Amino acid sequence: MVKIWNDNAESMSRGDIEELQLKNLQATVKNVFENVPHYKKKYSEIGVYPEDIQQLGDIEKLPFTTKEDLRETYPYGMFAVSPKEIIEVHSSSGTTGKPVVSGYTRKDIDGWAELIARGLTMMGIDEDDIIQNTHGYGLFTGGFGVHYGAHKIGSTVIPISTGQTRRQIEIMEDFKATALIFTPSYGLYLAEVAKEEGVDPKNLGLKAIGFGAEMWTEEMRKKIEESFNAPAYNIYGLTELIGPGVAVECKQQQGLHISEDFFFPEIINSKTLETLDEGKKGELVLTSLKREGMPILRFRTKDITSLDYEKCDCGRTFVRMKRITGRSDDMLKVKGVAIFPSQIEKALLKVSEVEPHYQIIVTRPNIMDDIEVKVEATENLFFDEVKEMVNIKNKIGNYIENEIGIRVKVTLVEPKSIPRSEGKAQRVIDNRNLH
Ligand code: DLL
Repeated sequence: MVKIWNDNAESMSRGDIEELQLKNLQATVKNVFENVPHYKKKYSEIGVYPEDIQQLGDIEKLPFTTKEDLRETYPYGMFAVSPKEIIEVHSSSGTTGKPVVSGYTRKDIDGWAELIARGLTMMGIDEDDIIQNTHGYGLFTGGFGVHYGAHKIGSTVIPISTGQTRRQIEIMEDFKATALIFTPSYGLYLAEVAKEEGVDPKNLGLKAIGFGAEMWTEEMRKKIEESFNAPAYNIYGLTELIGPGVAVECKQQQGLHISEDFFFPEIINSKTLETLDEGKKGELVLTSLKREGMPILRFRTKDITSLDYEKCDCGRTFVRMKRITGRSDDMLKVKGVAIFPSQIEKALLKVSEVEPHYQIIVTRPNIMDDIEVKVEATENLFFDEVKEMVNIKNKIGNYIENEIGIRVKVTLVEPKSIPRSEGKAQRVIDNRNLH
């Protein structure tokens, strides 16, 4: 018997799902129209009103919401409740340069726990398990999201957070963790360090692994599963919508079930913005249907995937999305941190000794991501002393770290050596082969 956390919700008929979605969509549109001036303005400008939503398809009358809307209203302008009702806030990557804030009421936190509880149950994790949660606890949603869900199902959670990799292995062994949560790149690193420490991760006795927050390939999953001798399940989510738990993979490993009572998914062509049919690959657009603190309508995730409404063998009726295979913008996730080239550019523009000609090169030499920023030195600097060059490189490194939150390798290159382009400059060279 497949255990389903919330059978009433997760096995609803398509008709019931759609009925519930329409009811919650109408309530959400009314709510934002009345309580979020930014939405009211956007909707009034194009003449759309809550009463225009009579059927689910009417959602297409609503304009999209983008990260720009969130930036414009930073920090609290998208909240639909008074600050008093917000009990927690999170931010996309915990860095200074990316001001996207998400606010949660108590009901939102309960809902988030419910989403993760469903997900952990999909992976076969229950109250008998000990979950080692390596996601960062902080502004990043990964740590706390998983934590709340682990509590909800009554499992034991080890809130170890990211880092202290050698200690992670020791704790895993000593505390007898049976489930592990990580980003795929950190998971592979953990396995490598375990081997260095003389511990074969195959013998850790893990039952299941949950992983997400960045792109990965089936080869990577295979490697993770082989390394730890445990099945690994995909967890998807994003700060703007709630965090991890928007969609999670069940034991079938054939895509992630989107909790459709919480979210309404659409796939669009990111150029024409047309809605695409089932099975077509495009950009995922998500609408929150239950969010109180920060309801989001038609949010362009920029993540590329497709939807499958075929009934899953696990018995759940919620639609499945395929693994994310790309982005429609230039956002990069490096070591789990979301980075935009514009943040690097902003940092470089503060340094007078370099030209704003740069390239960001991302590689995965072994298993961890490496990021290198190549930037052109000015003619003067290039013929200057080595010591001066080292100082400038450090200065650039500091500015970039301040902007994106992680340290990158900085390489100064000769003036005019970075290829010029007449169209869109190729700023990012991603050699990780993640597609
Ligand atoms: O990464 C939430 C999360 C935490 C998901 C822990 C899973 C586990 P953000 O930092 O806001 O939130 O980044 C969201 O990360 O738009 C995708 O581009 C990417 N992403 C998240 N999960 C996956 C996944 C968290 N399973 C952005 N596969 C999203 C591929 C993912 N990409």
